[in-house]
Parts: sequence; structure tokens; C-alpha cells
Amino acid sequence: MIWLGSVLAARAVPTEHLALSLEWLAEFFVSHMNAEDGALVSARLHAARIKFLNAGSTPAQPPVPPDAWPETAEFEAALLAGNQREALSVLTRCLDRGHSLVQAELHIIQPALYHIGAQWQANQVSVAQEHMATAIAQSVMTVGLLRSVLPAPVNKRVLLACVEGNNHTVGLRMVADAFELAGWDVQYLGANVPTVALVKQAAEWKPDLVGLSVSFAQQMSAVRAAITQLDERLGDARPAVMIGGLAINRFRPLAGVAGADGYSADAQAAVDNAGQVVRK
Ligand code: B12
Repeated sequence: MIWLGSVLAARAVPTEHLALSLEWLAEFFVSHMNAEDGALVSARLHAARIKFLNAGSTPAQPPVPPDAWPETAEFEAALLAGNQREALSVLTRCLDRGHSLVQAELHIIQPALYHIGAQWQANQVSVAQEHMATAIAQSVMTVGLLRSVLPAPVNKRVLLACVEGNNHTVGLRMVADAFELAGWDVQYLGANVPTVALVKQAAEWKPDLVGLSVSFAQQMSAVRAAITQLDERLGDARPAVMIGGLAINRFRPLAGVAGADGYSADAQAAVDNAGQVVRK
């Protein structure tokens, strides 16, 4: 590995390409090893990638999603300036033009936060700005939900949680909004939910679907623990489990390692796929 690194460095391969090669290695090992070992190797390569990028002189390029709407730049500028009023006005204009909240979240708020994350990683955006941006994004999403018309209930329940160790809640909140706006009853447990508490809540509320958000490969062990404990406690009555989040979007093979019933890449896909994932 060291030899490979020096050869590549000597040929002046861009930092971000080298970093990507660590992701490919992780994907390879995840698909060729047993689940737990693969997740372990993937987590170490992932940590190495972050260390490498942070140490490098060339910052990684921000992953700008191809489907970011033009309003994203304006929205992102408002977030970074701490201008909640302007951020809300961008969102409101989109909703007034007839776009659904979920589409606006996916095509404006998500790409804006991804771009802010890349700039944060490159030290171009401060921790304070990132925190402020996240807080404003969450506030305007709440306003957007409150002004959306809720459809008739479909009599399905979804329980949503970030697995133990995951503090990234905004994506899961988007998933919650998408289910709300599709008529589901939603319970959203937020960040870093202890597995024991999650299982207890599922046993008491009896959802049709449990959705778990995962940001880092090593959190797949929390997914596995949750599914094992749901199986032990509820047996055949265990709800279906759908997983999603940054970790899996970056390393798709992770979706298969913990025994979940399904995976979806984003909030809209989660709702679209739910019918197939939920047990009859
Ligand atoms: C805001 C933020 C934070 C905030 C989160 C606050 C909050 N309340 O959420 C705080 C400050 C807590 C934070 C902390 C950290 N963060 Co952070 N964070 C971000 C940032 C900038 C935005 C996250 C976000 O909201 N994204 C937008 C949402 C909408 O996208 P999403 O999460 O991918 O969600 C979509 C899909 O994934 C999917 N989905 C998500 N969940 C689920 C669940 C289900 C069931 C389904 C079906 C689908 C689904 O649908 C969502 C909507 O479409 C990202 C940048 C980025 N690229 O995301 C970094 C980022 C995720 N963070 C990162 C890091 C490194 C950290 C820290 C380790 C930093 C540190 N040194 O402390 C800690 C770890 C905390 C932890 N233990 O979880 C890295 C992760 C690197 C990686 N995994 O490769 C990123 C990518 C930044 C970067 N470029 O380096 N972070």
C-alpha cells in the first residue's frame, strides 16, 4: 500500500482520485468478505480516507449532486450568512410555484448541505457556520411541513431513528417528512437512539416499518444489533427494516451486510420503496 501510494504520488495523481481509490478498496472488501469483517475493513479504510484528505494540501472537490436546482446557491448563501428569513423565502417561493416540500428538500436543501459539508471539510466554512446552516435548514423544513397539506391517512406506521452513534438527523427528518406527506403515521426519534430504546419503542408502537439512518460504516453493527434484538423480541411480528444514509450511499455494498429488508437512497425513494419492503 505504501509502495502504491508513493508511485501514485510520484505521478501526481490528484488527491481526490487517490481518496476515491480507498472507497473502491472498501467496496471490494465489503463484497468479498463476510459481513462483519468487511464492515470492519471498510470502516478503517473510510477513516484512513478522511485522515488522508484532511492531511492533504489539495482539498477534496465538493460532491455537487447533479440534480441540484438553481435555487440551491441562493439557499446555501443564506444558510452560511445565517439569514433564516432569506432561506425561508427561497423555500417558500419553490412551494408557491407548486413544488412539493420533499422535492424542494431533495433538490435544494440536501445539495446545499452536502456542499457546505465539503467546504467545512476543506476549512472554508467554520464549525459555527455549519451548525448555523444545519439549524436554519431544520427550521425552514419545519415551516415547510406545517404549510403542506397532509393527505388522508394510509393507516401505515413508520418509526424512524438514527442508529446509535449517528448524530446526522437532517436526512432522516426529510425521510420523516416524505412519509408524513404520503399519509403515513410517523414517529421520528432523532439522533443517536440507543438500540434498547428503539426496540422497546417498536415493540410498544408496533410500526409496519422501521427506518434506520447510518452515516458511517462502523454504525452497521448498530443496525445488525437492532435487527437481532427486534427478531428476538418480536419474532414473526417484527416490523420490516429499511436502512439509508450517507454511509450506504457512499458504499452501496454495505446495504446488504446487516440483514435489513431494504435500502433507499433518499427520502422520496424511501416512500416509493416502502410498499415492497413492508411485510404483508
Ligand atoms: C450537518 C453535519 C453534521 C452535524 C449534524 C447535525 C444534525 N442535527 O444533523 C454535526 C455537527 C453533528 C456533525 C457531526 C459530525 N460529522 Co457531519 N456533516 C454534516 C453535513 C454538513 C450535513 C449532513 C446533512 O444534513 N446532509 C443532508 C442530508 C439531507 O443528507 P443525508 O444525510 O445523506 O440524507 C439523505 C440520504 O442519505 C437518505 N437517508 C438518510 N437517512 C436515511 C434513513 C433511511 C431509513 C432512508 C431510507 C434514507 C435515509 O435520505 C436523506 C434525504 O434524501 C455533512 C455533509 C454531507 N455530505 O452530508 C457532514 C458529514 C456527514 N459529517 C462528517 C463528519 C466526518 C462528521 C464528524 C465525524 C465530525 C467530527 N470530527 O466530529 C461528526 C460525527 C457525528 C456523529 N457521530 O454522527 C462527514 C462524513 C464523512 C463520511 N461519512 O465519509 C461529512 C460528509 C462532512 C465531510 N464532507 O467530511 N455533522
